[in-house]
Amino acid sequence: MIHTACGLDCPDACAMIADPAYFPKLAADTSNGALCSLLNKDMFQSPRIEIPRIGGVEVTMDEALDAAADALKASPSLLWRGSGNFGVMQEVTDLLFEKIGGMLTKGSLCDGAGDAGILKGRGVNRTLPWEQVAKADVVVVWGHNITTTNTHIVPYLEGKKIVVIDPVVTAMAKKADLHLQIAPRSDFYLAILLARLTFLEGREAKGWMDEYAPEYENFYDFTTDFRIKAILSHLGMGLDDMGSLLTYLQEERVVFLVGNGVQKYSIGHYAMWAIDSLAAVLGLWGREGCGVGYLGNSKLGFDNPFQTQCKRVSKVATRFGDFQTVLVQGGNPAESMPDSNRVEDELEKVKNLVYFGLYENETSKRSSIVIPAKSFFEKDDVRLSYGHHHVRKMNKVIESSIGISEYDFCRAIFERLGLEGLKAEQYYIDAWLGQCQKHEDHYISPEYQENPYKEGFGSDDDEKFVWIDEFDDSFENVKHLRKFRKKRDKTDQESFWLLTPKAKHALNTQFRRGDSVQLHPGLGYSKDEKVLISSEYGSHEFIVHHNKDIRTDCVLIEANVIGVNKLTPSIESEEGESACYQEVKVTIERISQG
Ligand SMILES: Nc1nc2c(c(=O)[nH]1)N[C@H]1C(S)=C(S)[C@@H](COP(=O)(O)OP(=O)(O)OC[C@H]3O[C@@H](n4cnc5c(=O)[nH]c(N)nc54)[C@H](O)[C@@H]3O)O[C@H]1N2
Ligand SMILES: Nc1nc2c(c(=O)[nH]1)N[C@H]1C(S)=C(S)[C@@H](COP(=O)(O)OP(=O)(O)OC[C@H]3O[C@@H](n4cnc5c(=O)[nH]c(N)nc54)[C@H](O)[C@@H]3O)O[C@H]1N2
Ligand code: SF4
Ligand SMILES: [Mo]
Repeated sequence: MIHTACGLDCPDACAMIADPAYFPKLAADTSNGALCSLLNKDMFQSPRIEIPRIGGVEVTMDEALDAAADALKASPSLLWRGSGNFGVMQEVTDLLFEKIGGMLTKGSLCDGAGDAGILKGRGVNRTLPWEQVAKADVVVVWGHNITTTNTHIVPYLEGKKIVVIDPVVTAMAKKADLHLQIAPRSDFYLAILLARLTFLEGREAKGWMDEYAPEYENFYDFTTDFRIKAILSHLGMGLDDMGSLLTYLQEERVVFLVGNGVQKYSIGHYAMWAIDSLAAVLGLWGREGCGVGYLGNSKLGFDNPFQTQCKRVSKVATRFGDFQTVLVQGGNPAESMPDSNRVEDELEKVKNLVYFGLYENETSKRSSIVIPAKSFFEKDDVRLSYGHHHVRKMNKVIESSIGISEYDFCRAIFERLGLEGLKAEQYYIDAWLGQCQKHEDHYISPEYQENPYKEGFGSDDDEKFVWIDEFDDSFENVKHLRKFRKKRDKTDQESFWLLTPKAKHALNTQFRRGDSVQLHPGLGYSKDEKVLISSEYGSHEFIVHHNKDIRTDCVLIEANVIGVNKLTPSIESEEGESACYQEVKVTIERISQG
């Protein structure tokens, strides 16, 4: 029996056991529920790239590595790494790019804006342990679709009062005690309003704030800059809705589980910072059964052996065309990055586009050199999590003739280019594990605190909470939508917010792909009819699926749907250099049949 962990980009980071004789039969290695069908089914149903290619012609691995080494002699070169596998050894290729003077990316397609908001208030992004969620009386699930994206946390919510804040009636919203189906991009206003009303009712956690967040009077003044009536009408809610929500927030132990949904906008950091500030007014920090969970920083507290001094370019709006050689590792930028039309044009300009991954996708098809990778069952690695503090050694379960590991790829290129300084694979694995606290069958991250922020904020826990005190946006006049609004005003078309959350049977663009747009049946489009969805960035055809759980001012296209990112903007969030997939309005047009 071999112990390992799931390497898919998922906060659960499940531990599992495999018997090589029965592979791919797998068993969960914790008492925390079963492994999901993404791993058990969808992953193994996805055909792998088995044979390397140069210019579309199948070659041996040695020939492909020779070609990749040659390509990496050209300057400038860029490593664009996605998050197809969450093992830490993915980053060993940074050492190669440092040696050849290549560049890396900075910023995030994922959680960067929310992370930036957390750093503003708390100074450091610590993960809320699941044990604290288990002790809560009330759990507020805020822009986080946990029954799809974080399934192993769901059992911890058993028996608790649940509040959901989401523009969609999610599966969790259907079970919740209260669901606020708020307008997209309005979480900042909701959090500010709730904080203000808490002050007005005299329910603020004064004792805690005096000690850990003393500037709260300035924050109270800040909340009064926003008009209650205007906010309520923007949220599409009444004071009674706020009243019901506040009764839950005023219970003894309250946890917020915040997801990516609140921050896929230029102002994403403000939304997260405002939510953290609301938690501070309620005194939810450092107390048993309280806190704010978000996608944590899995590497916090580690000395990273793959740290380099490489120059970096934007991951969200990468100008691939500026590079002679681009190595795409573990990602599918042609589909996962925003503004696919721009990305495709840019990828077209790259002389040597090298794809290093498991599956055929829109990026592999465009690449002149294709190198199959090994899956996480076929190599050794270490798995950290952005959802909890367990660290797992990922042990190779099976030998495979397909592909090459990231470490072996690096070593092969080092050799071919006569480079020195790459240490043994085990050295790096030990460097990560050696920094963890060792328990009987697992490791715990050095960052682990049972009750984060109990002693204070900042990286040394000796600072005060910093209240949000600025906001330079307004819902009447969203900066990035002005151009669109002008154009739409001319054509008089109705416009909708784009929601683009994760799909159940795909991990971003891996595994099952989709072709549908989900619309409220009240909008009048027929099931299965083809529509053209357009934004100022592009258009694409989708098949209509009815979903009465969506607001009528939104369309929903999941992240695994082909063409969704033709619609999204390659702008960066104001803080965090993060993608803003939902900072966009779209129109719907019928496609006439015949
Ligand atoms: N519209 C829309 N777009 C989104 C999102 C959204 O919600 N909506 N979400 C964004 C988010 S949160 C994220 S994290 C990004 C993810 O975007 P990407 O990081 O580009 O991830 P994927 O599209 O899943 O592509 C992962 C690829 O990694 C390869 N791979 C898997 N395992 C390995 C391995 O062990 N080694 C190597 N070398 N390759 C491997 C596979 O071939 C797979 O095709 O997408 C973003 N894009
Ligand atoms: N099955 C599956 N699991 C996954 C992934 C996957 O692709 N498939 N991807 C993994 C990755 S890379 C990540 S980053 C995580 C992300 O996991 P989540 O944080 O759950 O992210 P999303 O699915 O993008 O969206 C979460 C919710 O936000 C809501 N939402 C949208 N806009 C708003 C808004 O303006 N305000 C509020 N309050 N809510 C809003 C959406 O309706 C949705 O219910 O999931 C991981 N887990
Ligand atoms: S829940 Fe997440 S970590 Fe667990 S098996 Fe599924 S994809 Fe892997
Ligand atoms: Mo992500």
